[in-house]
Amino acid sequence: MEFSHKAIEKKWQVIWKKNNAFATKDNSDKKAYILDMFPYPSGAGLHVGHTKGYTATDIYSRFKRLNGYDVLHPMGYDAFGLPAEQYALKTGNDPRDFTIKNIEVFRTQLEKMGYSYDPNKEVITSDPNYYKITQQIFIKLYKKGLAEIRNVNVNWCPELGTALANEEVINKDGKMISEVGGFEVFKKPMRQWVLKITDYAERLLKGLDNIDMPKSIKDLQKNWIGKSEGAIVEFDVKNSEKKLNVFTTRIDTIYGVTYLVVAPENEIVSELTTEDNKKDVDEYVSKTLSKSDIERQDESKPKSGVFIGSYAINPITKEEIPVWISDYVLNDYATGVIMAVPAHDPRDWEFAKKFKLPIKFVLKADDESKAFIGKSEYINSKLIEGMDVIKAKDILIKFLAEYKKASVKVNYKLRDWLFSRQRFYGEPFPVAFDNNQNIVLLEKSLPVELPKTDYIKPSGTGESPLANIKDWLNIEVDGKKLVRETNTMPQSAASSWYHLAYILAKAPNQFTDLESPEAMKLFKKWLPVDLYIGGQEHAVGHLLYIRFWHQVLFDLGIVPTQEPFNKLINQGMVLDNNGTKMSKSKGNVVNPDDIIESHGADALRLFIAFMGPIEASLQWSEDGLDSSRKWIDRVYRMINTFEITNKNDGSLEVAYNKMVKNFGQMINDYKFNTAISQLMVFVNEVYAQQKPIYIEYLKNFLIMLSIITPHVCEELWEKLNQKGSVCDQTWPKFDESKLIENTVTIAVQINGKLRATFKVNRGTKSPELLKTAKLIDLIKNQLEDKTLIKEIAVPDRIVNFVIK
Ligand code: ANZ
Repeated sequence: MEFSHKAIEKKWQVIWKKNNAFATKDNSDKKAYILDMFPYPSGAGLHVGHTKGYTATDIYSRFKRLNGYDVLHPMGYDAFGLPAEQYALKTGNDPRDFTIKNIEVFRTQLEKMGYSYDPNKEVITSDPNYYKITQQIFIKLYKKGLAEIRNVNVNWCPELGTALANEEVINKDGKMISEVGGFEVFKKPMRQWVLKITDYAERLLKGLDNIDMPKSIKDLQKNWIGKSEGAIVEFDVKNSEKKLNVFTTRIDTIYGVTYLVVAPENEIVSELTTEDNKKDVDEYVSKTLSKSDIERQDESKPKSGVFIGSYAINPITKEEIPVWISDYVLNDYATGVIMAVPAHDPRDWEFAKKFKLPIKFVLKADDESKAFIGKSEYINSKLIEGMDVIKAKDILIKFLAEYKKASVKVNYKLRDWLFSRQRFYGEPFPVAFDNNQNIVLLEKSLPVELPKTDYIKPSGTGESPLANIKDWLNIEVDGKKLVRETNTMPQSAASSWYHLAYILAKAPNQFTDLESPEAMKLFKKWLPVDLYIGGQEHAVGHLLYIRFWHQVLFDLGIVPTQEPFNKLINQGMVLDNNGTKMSKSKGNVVNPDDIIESHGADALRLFIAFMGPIEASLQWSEDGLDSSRKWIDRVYRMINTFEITNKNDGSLEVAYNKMVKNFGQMINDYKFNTAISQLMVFVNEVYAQQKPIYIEYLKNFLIMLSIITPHVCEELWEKLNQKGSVCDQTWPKFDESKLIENTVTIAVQINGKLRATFKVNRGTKSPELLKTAKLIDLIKNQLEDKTLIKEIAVPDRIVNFVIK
């Protein structure tokens, strides 16, 4: 029996909306905040890949509601972004119109999936009410000394007219190109806002212990933070007042330092370069700028570099050593200067060999034809001979510290967060400058809105298109003439606090004041997020940024928890039916709209949840989708064709109780696929028995299934003449004592051969079993006229006769 999914799904979506069925409630002290990574509303609409995570959180939210939890399950849109900006630049149209249209498409698609979001909690990051708070938080960061303007080497993309974050740049044939559009990118120093996330490096590292997230993601975050414990050592420069500070994790090898290497773009290079070397140095520096950090550190590439003409003094041996530049030293890591120990560092070894620089072993090595990196005794190292590494490092730091030549230093690979973009379509900074370039905060006029304009054109100067809009640019505050900041914030700004925005939302894009007592009450109720599901691609960028902002807001007493979430799951990808990643360029993307049309949203939800574990990347399959739909039809047929009774004859008792127990447990453990198979087992049992179904079992079956396929369950609930919505019911309980079958099948053997079977109550004693077996006609006949040598009965298992 088939049913019209189109009619049913539409009908219930309208009813849910009318009844505000998924409003966030405040009835219980049990709460569940279940969060999805919100989408960028691109023109392409919802991708079937989105539905994997979104279906999982929806199942879980519905499950928690039925279990009496207050549930916050919101959805919003990460609406600022580069595609809208490029569209505006190309067409002259306002990116806001483009964004709003796309959001409407997404919203309709999400509704058609039957997701139980609370519409009142919808947020759009490009709404001025939303970015007013983004700006407020920026001001807080600024006042806390965590935001500042620096001249930094950025990844400059002339074609896009903007600087890009490292995550937005990819490496192609050793050259940097933009992820969007594939345009040329090179390093260029620019005046930029940076957020000092590095001040929180240790907290971000430690906090990982309190979050339940996949080990692989924790490791990615740990590596990204990259804690490294070492020392800063100061080298004097011969015939100069200048000093060179190096960061080293191996101060114990200092006797083996035979040269220093400075990152080519380091400011000190020009000061220490002698006239004779200037030309070669300048040439080398400009070549370095188009290389990505990854290429610069590629161990397989031959080393390159230039001597700059200066000499430094080894603070411990007092030897004069040459100063070089080379691109394998990165300028923005530690001090951007290293002490080279070619005998014990393979990179330095290669470099020294190539440029015929001296190599001095300070650890005993059997083979001196390559760098020795293992443990061994110190040699040629007066102060530390006979010591172990820890002692040696300690002694050297202490010794040099006396002369102010060394200090302990912990370094992190994590870079400060480059926080400005030369774009129109982002949050304006709540900042202006006076004639002397002093920063003035525009605290009283929040939000600082993006101007309405039909003139969005590149400025030509590398500044954002906002620099063209003069009547927006120039303002007067308290009689002072000011010029606004023309940079805007990066897309990652808004998503760094959206988990709080949903809590604060009273109606779409209407927020409770961030710092009000009401806000604190709400934060206390809902934080931290109990379940956060999203893609692995956000493992380092977004997840670190959101944790950083949250920790700062915690320090400011604005939120009550140290971390934003308790548990994170990365959903796997939905691959095409050949196992390839779906992408627009390959033309293999499945559009959920088409599936909703052909099979229904319930079938898609069931298929997506049933296809395999949430974390795994799995292949799309038409057959799988067809089977999901067929199974829903089977359920529909079951309820429409079987007799339904008010009397429980006990025949389904075990199957039912097992289903309730296992399904609940498995959903609670996010094992949606195996949970669903428990429902399938129950339906098979109903069909196998062909008996009337007990109404209470059927109702509870529908309540449980409704978290997966809500539309058809509402419809069937109504068909059973039940009141209210299936979503408003209570999760069924199971009876522990009814989990095991009460009857068992006993095998009867004669001389080791199976002759018959019979059913008895579990636990029936041996004499009773023997008696029953002997009453079976077939057995009775065979035992007649024979000598019975032995008879054995094992309760719940077997009866055995030996005859002659
Ligand atoms: C001397 C030395 C001897 C080093 C030796 C290593 C082995 P991590 O653990 O990654 O922090 N280094 C320091 N700053 C650098 C920069 N800006 N670019 C490239 N390399 C840099 O590594 C720290 C080590 O990496 C430091 O210790 C330094 O080399 C190098 F047998 O100093 B070592």
